[in-house]
Amino acid sequence: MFSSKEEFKKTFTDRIESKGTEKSLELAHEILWEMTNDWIQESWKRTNQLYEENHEKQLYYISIEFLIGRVLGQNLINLNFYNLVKEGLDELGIELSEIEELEIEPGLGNGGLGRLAACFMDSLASLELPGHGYGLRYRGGLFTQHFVNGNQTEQPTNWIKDKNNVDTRREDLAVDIPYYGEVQLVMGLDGMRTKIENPEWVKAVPYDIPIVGANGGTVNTLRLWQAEVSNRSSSVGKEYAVYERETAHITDRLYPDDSLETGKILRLKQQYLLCSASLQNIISNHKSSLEKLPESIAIQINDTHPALAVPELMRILIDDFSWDWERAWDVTTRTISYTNHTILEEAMEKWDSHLIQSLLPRIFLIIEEIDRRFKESLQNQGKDDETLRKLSIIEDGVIKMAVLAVVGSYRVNGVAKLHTEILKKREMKELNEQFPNKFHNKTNGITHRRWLIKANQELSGLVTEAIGSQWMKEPERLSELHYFSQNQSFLQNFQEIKSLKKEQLIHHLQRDQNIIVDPSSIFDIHIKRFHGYKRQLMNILHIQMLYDRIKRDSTYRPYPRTFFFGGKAAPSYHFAKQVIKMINTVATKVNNDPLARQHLHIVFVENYNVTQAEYLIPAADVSEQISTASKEASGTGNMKFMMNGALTIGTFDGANVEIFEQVGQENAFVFGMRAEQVMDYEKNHSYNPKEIIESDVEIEKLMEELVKGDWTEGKANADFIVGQLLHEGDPYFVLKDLQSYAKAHEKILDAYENPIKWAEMGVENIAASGIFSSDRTIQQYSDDVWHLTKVPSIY
Ligand code: GFP
Repeated sequence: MFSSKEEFKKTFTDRIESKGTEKSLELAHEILWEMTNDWIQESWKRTNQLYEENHEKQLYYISIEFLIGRVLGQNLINLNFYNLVKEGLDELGIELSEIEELEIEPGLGNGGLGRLAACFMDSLASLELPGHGYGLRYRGGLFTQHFVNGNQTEQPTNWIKDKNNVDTRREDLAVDIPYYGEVQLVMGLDGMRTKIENPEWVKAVPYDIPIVGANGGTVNTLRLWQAEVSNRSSSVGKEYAVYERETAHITDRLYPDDSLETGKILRLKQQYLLCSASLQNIISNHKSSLEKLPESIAIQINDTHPALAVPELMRILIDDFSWDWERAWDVTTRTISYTNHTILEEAMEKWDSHLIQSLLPRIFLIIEEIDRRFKESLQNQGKDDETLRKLSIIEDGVIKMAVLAVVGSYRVNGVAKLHTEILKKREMKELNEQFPNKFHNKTNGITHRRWLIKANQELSGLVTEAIGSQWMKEPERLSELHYFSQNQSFLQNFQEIKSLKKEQLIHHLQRDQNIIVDPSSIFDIHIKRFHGYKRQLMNILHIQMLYDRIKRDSTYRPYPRTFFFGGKAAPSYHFAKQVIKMINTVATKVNNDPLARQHLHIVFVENYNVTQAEYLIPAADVSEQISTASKEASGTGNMKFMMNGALTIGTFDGANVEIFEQVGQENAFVFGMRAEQVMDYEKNHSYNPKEIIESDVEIEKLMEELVKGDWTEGKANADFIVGQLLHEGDPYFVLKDLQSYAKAHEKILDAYENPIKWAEMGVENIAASGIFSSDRTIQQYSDDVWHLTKVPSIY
């Protein structure tokens, strides 16, 4: 882009001058964006040319979420220009961080699922592998969260601007998607073919985002589809204005409320648009060698949302290319693979057959035929009725998307060892027995380029000073830091950086939410999507216990702690919203109590997103990873905290298990039930929270206070929380694990008394974190599933 700081400054100021408008931060942002983009465009073109010339196998990763976060700063980091630009701008009196603050991050994801997809995109490009993403361009993204009287409110996130957008419209690649209509058999030149009569057409227009890999050599593509009215729908069977409105709705929001049928239809429309547009686009590039599809491309479906890719690929091969069923099935099931991210019943997508039948009639027929043939083969193998039922794709008028995804894929993976074992031995036992070599594990990862090199440039610099810069390319080399965990000056520097990152977070919160935090307190951070199993409720109940103890016991004056919460609740998820309300209520009470406030402070960070995470994670002392064992498939926040030297308080769940394995339990605070215990209780229905309450005075008191409404605002909130814990049987074992959690917190306080030892443990965590880089995960997917070949960039 520019060979020196002076050259950068000159180009930058020339461009500013040439605009002839008033100088402002916005203008500086615009110019920097354009300059970076010019460079990326060249690299992007070159990468695509290389892919075409080399005919290398391409991977397409289809996902309903891509939580990419802000782009400008990360691109500068990956291009290796960040420091040069920062210094150059400094000399011109402009703060790069202030320019970065102007960028609204696109809220195209909800949690771990979407962030994982974004980390994978970064790793693919950085490893110079030909891998691209397909997603949806939600106009309002995931909602922006505010609190009003402690309750969550939701507004659309308006991330799309008039100019300098992160993506580029590709009108030339638009495709039409048919909904509804009737399936007709028509005579074609090559025999009978299927055609949809009178469908409602919607145009899917792609917008491309360049994904810049490390050193800027490889630039892959993230292609997002937007729904628009189609020219082919001149005579829709409804008022045109209604059609226009309904069409715009399709890519309006991520996860529309699906409690009503209209919401279900909307979600299905989204899923089909994503699958059909992506597959039409992929196939148009590989038309000439469809027989070789499994050798020339791999398609990964991220969770079941894109599972319609299976029948859609079948439809294209059969209807558009006149293939017979067997040939189409053979190619489809050697091209598609599937990642499962959860065993929660509620998250295993199921659609009523009649919905798919009416919205996607041809797709429904194909799913029916896949199911019929599969059942037939199972019957021929002599399977009993119970196994047949479990393995059926369509059961009692419901289509089970996870079964469809497994049957239609050549490989299926879980996202951490424990999760994969649970899948194989319990949740998908019969499927695993039916397809013995299909299931495998790929433990998740995070890109160290965003979560360490970008988010914590100071720590990244310290690491490089100690062990050289090779770890950036080979993150497992972070293990060399192990030797520095005994080096006093290194530990001191680490502590100073932690304090600095705390100050930066404090400054950010002061500016955003007008909150003042004590920098010398322990920063204990619980950030993730709100869900029962993630147990934000257990955290807040524990804080209430601490408060009670401080008030009751004049000798109990613990070291000051700030408990941070951050996360959004799905708009229709009542439980999660009640917990949010409760945390805000408890926060008001604790924070306004002059005695308690000296020891406890609760901060609920509004509108948690990637940008907030980049402030929070580097500043953390303690990482809360406290899900009910067996429920969190992996977790990736746990890895980000560890890489920034925070210590984990966590259960034996998901990737926590592997984190403890790597760093040693002596460098973490492990507590709570094991997955087998939880699953045994569930199986035998033998957990009774009343027994806990009756046998534990402290918990009994807590419950009494809850019943009285001491900790909640309004009876409804109190009744709801008590109802969950008592009458609903405490489904996430909050009371069961509460005392063990409290003890682990006591151990944290003990350990924090020795700051050098604490720093040592932090450094051991960083040293053990390299294996959790998504570069490792992607390399494993590539070796075992996709079989991609590196395409070295010219640079
Ligand atoms: C889901 C699972 C997590 C897992 C991610 C990525 O994330 O355990 O780490 O997918 O595989 F629950 P959330 O969307 O729930 O954060």
